[in-house]
Amino acid sequence: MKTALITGITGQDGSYLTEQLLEKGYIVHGMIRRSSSFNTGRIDHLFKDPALHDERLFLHYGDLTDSSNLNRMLERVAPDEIYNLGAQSHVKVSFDVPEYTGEVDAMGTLRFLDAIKEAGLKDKTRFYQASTSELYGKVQEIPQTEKTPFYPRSPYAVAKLYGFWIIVNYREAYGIHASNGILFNHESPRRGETFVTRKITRAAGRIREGLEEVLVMGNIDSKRDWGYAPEYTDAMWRILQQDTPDDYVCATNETHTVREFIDLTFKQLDMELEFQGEGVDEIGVEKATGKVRLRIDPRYFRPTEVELLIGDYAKSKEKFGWEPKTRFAELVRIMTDADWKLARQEKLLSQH
Ligand code: NAP
Ligand code: G4F
Repeated sequence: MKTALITGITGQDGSYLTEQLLEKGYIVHGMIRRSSSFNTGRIDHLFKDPALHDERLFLHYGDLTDSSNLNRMLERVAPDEIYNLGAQSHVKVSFDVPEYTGEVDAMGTLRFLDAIKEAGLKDKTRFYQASTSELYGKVQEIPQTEKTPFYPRSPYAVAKLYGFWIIVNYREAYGIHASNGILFNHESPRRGETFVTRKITRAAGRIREGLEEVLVMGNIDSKRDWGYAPEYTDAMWRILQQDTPDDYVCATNETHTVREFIDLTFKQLDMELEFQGEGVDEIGVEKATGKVRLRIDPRYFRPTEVELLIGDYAKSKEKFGWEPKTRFAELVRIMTDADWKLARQEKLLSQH
């Protein structure tokens, strides 16, 4: 039975990965942060299962900014695999908290790698680093591959750039089995509500149920390569099963604008929109009712934007047979259905 340690276990990816590893028979240890409100919603169904809690699933308080805690955890758990998913993961927020983002996303990765080395675990423990397509930023090549030069465009991406290279360095310098998954955007009904896809499907569901009037957005011209999160957490596991550590792109090789995502979401809820005007004056009007359902607010613009991402996953396909199954329209459908259901439940609750 293998043992895995997951940072960021309470996040979107951490929750799917935990389910998948438990399914494979792993013992899973997860790092959680102390919070004044509940932050375990995505894994409560696992944690509340008596067959798992403190049997095969263990949670430990910790933080990627706290080395002594990382050292203790490594000593206690001595995992076969570490999945470092913990991060200040919001690009826009990273412009507001750049130093903290560097502490967690860059230095946190270094702290962990160094703790493995110092604990004498370098020949036992394999390390997965949650690297990102944000590294490509102002893209130098289309589509982006493992060989495309990086050009990060936010404090988040610059911090993750450090994380990427410190993985490569510890691999080369000390022979640690450490790999980067360069994952393009991946979404699901568990996506945080301030990321664009979930913000859209959540608001659209609520508008459909009369709980909200209008969706307020930033730049809807940027393009992303969106995939389905559980397929990407499966790729993380496959990356660590390779004999030799390496860096891999996971993506769909399809790109769509934020506007397309909005358009399709509202269509799926029978609220077709007509886009009128330009720039900050652009609005989306519901054709059937003439009501304004979309507005633009520069508050959501970023000081530097990543305009276009599209990834070539050929290496992942060749090396470990990974390819995306869920495509754009299906992803929108999955998320829209889930959030419409949630909105209907909210409406029912509000009526009682
Ligand atoms: P997420 O939902 O935002 O989850 C982030 C996780 O990190 C949460 O569990 C959070 O804990 C934890 N965390 C934040 N600060 C921490 C700290 N100081 N110490 C320890 N843990 C901390 O992110 P995600 O979408 O699952 O993404 C997982 C990882 O993949 C992240 O590193 C992200 O940057 C990277 N990534 C994501 C995508 C994507 O499209 N989703 C693409 C490429 C790379 P709380 O729950 O307590 O906040
Ligand atoms: O959903 P987003 O916030 O994701 P972003 O910036 O691409 O970052 C996500 O994916 C990365 C992988 O490429 C991860 F590394 C990272 O951790 C995170 O998971 O924004 C997507 C696009 C951007 O161009 C943004 O400007 O949507 C645009 N957008 C327009 N209006 C908005 C909004 N984004 C957000 N969050 N909120 C808006 O109102």
